[in-house]
Amino acid sequence: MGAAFAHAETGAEAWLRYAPLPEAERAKYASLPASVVVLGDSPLLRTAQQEMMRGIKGMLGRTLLEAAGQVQERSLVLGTAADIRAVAPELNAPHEIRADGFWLTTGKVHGFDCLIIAGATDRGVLYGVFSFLSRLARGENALTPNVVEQPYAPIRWVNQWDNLDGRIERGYAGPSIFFVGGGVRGDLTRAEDYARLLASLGINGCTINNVNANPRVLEESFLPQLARVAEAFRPWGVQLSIAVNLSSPKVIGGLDTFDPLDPRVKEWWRAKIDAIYRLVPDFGGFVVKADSEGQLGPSTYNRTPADAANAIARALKPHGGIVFYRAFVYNHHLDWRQPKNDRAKAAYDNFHPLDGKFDDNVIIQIKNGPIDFQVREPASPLFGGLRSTNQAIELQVTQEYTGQQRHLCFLAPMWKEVLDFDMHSPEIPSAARKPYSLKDGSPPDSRDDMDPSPSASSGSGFQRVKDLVSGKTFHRPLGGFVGVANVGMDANWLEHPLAMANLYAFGRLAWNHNLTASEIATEWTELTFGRDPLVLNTVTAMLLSSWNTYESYTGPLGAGTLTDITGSHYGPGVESSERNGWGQWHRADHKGIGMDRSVATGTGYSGQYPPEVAKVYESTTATADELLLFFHHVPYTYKLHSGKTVIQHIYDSHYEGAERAEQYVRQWEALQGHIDDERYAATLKRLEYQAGHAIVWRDAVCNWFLRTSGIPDAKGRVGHYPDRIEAESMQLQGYRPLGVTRAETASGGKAVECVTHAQTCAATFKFQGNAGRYELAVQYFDLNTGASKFRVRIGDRAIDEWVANDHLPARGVGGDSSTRRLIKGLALRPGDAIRVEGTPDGQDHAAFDYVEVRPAREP
Ligand code: GCW
Repeated sequence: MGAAFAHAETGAEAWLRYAPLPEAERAKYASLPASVVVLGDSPLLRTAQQEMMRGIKGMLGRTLLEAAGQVQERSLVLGTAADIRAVAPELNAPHEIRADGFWLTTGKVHGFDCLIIAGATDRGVLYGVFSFLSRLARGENALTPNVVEQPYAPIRWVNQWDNLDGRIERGYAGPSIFFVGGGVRGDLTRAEDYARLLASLGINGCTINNVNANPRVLEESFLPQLARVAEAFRPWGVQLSIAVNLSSPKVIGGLDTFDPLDPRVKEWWRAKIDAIYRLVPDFGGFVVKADSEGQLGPSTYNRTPADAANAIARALKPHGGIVFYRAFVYNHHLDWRQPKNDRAKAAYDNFHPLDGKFDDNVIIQIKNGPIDFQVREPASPLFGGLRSTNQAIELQVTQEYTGQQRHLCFLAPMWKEVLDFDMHSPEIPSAARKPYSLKDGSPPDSRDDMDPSPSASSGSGFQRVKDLVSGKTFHRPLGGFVGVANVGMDANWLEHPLAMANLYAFGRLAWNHNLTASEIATEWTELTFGRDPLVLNTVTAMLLSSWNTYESYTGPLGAGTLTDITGSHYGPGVESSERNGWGQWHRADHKGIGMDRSVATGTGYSGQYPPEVAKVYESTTATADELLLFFHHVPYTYKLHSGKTVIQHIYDSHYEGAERAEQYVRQWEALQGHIDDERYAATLKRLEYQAGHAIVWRDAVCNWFLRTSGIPDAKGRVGHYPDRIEAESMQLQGYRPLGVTRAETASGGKAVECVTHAQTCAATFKFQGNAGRYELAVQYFDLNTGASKFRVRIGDRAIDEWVANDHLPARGVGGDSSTRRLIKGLALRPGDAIRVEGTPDGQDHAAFDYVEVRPAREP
């Protein structure tokens, strides 16, 4: 086993590793043709040919002969369907393959047996090659394929929220691969590698800058820099696009207005767009965030989003460009004291009345849920509210509210629930209807076989989100998928070695939204780690349960992610969403919790859904447990369908979630030696961190609800930690107690910190248990304002030391910074003095919270 993984892997190759196939399997491909012939000539076709050679070389160790134009022996033949028809009319290349689609088949060309990869277009040929290589890598029969594939939706784009200074908004994997110091990078190798990854999934467009757009991207001097990125993308068929700031005509254009209906403003956009297309003839178009979170927009001039979108769309139209106008328009200064106010209503309220008013090359880009990428939300009602307007779904690959690539959270199961959601009848068997169960490791998965074909769906009374956004339901010319990816310069793109499963899943669903989450998880794991059954079973089980796990310790029953919503969006911060204008309220008080969004007594949000759906959400009893608190305010003693009270569910789910996070560590440890050491170790480190942080979440949320509701945990766990020795109760030298601002984020509300002039502080306690083997957990705070050092001694013996230098989004002592160090296999005797020493660095005061001493786990 070990030999296959002799070399370490960084993860840079992602799912395109082209690792050597097992010997036995290679033999099966002995009959594979020895040459690859490309019909026609274009950069894309050349890329397709090169990629084929690269894949075959990697997996089979064979160097194919390259040829162009003529088939003179048995060959792999690459070409458009039209070219294939010309050389081999008797093959009857299917006429129905549409843009970007492809056909893999075998047949005679000029009398030679060939394996043929035909695309509707050159780009389709490239996609066909990637598909062929993926089948080969996954052990599917690649010798005699007969497949036609086409994407369900014409638009499959990613957005990057990269700033021109190189930082990425909500990016967790290093700086931008596109920008540095205010301009485009000199070396765009990573951008090109990224385009290759995107192309391998059929993603055909990439918006490279933050939707909070710097007007400078449209400056004359910037355009040639953009053209360089387009060049890096072009061989992979990825169209360049940029996010634009609607105030640009005024800010950089020298006009005194940016009113979209002012003729000078229209003319400015026209000239600007013409200039872009002169440099980038295949430019994709613009993404617009306006009247949102401080970005200016048409409301400045009492104009509508349609006025603004159309003004730009008309200038793009002659060039074939499109405008994505984001539906993420809401007031972030909402008065929280008004019980009828509701941010969830904003997208529908703003855009539904404009249905039919947008030009055909405008697409309304709608986040999957009505709030903002929370760990669970219902499908946005706006998907059902646009019939005569193009729409696209915006999904977030970067894990802003779902663990920031420090926690494992595979999002395909969540996305599937939204895509399969039916705006006519939420009673259709779908994942969302399954009872919520934490015990069941496998998340619900909707199956293809229940799906009528997309074209049938328009006439059959179905209005599933996947068909609406693909434009199928209402026969829209455009529609599709946008993923906020935010990859960075980190070698493995997204920092957590398992996080790339989300980018993969996004691309696969954009291509074929009928794939199930488990099919996608299987493909990704096989391509990323190989086909060892132990690895495959373990990784897919972890991936498929991870969203439910994350949800269970961070966002109960649809209340939203209970995180620090005014800051990092990372650690626990139950109260932070209340009493401010951001509108992510859950209304938890001493009696109950949840937003009443009913029409009868609440904000009226449920009324934005079509009647069949509204009826379900209107009723407390009909609403599924997992969305209860999104739609209803209930007392803590309210009984769920599961039979538990809300409060006991909160306690139980947090304990179960933290336990599952710990199990992930054990599951992963069983893979040692079955995958390369580098990715093994990098993943283990993240999972261990997650297990510790899940406990921080568990304790913070449970203690907050215990304090607020006054209702104890029926199982007696919350507030009782028999193995824990609080730092503030130890004998302190130099260390002094510190009251933590969000009290629930530190055990007992307190920590200790080292702010004396002494170099090192210490905290000591005497072990009081029986002699035996133990493990020790030190809960400390890892701030990014310095790299403090810790050392642990038993008596005089130093048993562990480490530096607190992780890059957490944490400047203070609390839920973002709280981190666990596990010291295993310790022999302890009663009376042993256990001593934690901390050496501060910069503003990081070597603070810690407690030590837990637990009997060692049997291996
Ligand atoms: O989720 C929020 C993020 C913002 C982001 C915004 C948006 C780019 O916290 O950082 O801004 O959504 O989607 O526009």
